[in-house]
Amino acid sequence: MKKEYAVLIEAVTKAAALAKKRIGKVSYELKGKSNLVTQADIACQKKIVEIISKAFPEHGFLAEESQSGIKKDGRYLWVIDPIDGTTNYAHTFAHSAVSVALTDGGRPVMGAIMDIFKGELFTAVKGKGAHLNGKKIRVSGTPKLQDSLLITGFPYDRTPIKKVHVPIFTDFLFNCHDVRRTGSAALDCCWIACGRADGYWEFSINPWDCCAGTLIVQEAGGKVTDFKGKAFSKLEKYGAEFLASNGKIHKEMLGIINKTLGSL
Ligand code: LIP
Repeated sequence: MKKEYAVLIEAVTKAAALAKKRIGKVSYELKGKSNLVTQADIACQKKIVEIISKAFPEHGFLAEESQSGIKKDGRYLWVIDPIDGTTNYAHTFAHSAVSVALTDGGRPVMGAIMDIFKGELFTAVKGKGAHLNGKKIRVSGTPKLQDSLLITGFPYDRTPIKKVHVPIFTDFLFNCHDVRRTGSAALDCCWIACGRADGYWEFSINPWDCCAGTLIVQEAGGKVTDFKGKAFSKLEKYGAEFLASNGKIHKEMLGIINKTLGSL
């Protein structure tokens, strides 16, 4: 899969360079009440699809910004978030990334995430480990929730926020060092993978937000499941319930989430 990997890296780095050039220069539109899209999202996605389809005309795509004329099925499917953390990007809050994964029969086999602002490139190939700018990375060794730094995010649909998300957030706050809300699910996964944080949970994200990130966490020795503790069986399942951790605090995190879910 050498050619696939080279194409993946070319697509992600070129799209990140394009997005970087446009920082602070793009306007946005609203896809939902608080869900933004910028011209840079569209341009980056076009660039990624162009590079990949030129190399692999028979491969399909699952991409955040719908695009007509692209093949949407097949054994090999590229899962693309042209800019993950679009709200951050639109406000020049420096934390957004390009995220691309290649899946084989619905399972990620390689993934790359590039931080548009910092230039950090996170990569993983199934069975070959995870890397940051070419250097091997590992999840943290934090053994207990009480000693952990956590990350979360909130979905664009704010309806369940008071009943579900805030109680879980509060419960975690009382049981760890602190909780961050960074605004990029893809980078949240990468930061778990390289040990900058220990656990990350979120409801209602999409496969393009977390597919490459899932492989990067797993290849760095971490664990990724839904809130029942189950691994994702198909691509469509990625993200509705998302928990990534260093593995050691996974069970404790499931306990906190399910305590609130069980009381609803
Ligand atoms: C966003 C995420 C963010 C999350 C949002 C959304 P987008 O992706 O990465 O962290 O909280 O629900 O999914 O829309 O910027 O690609």
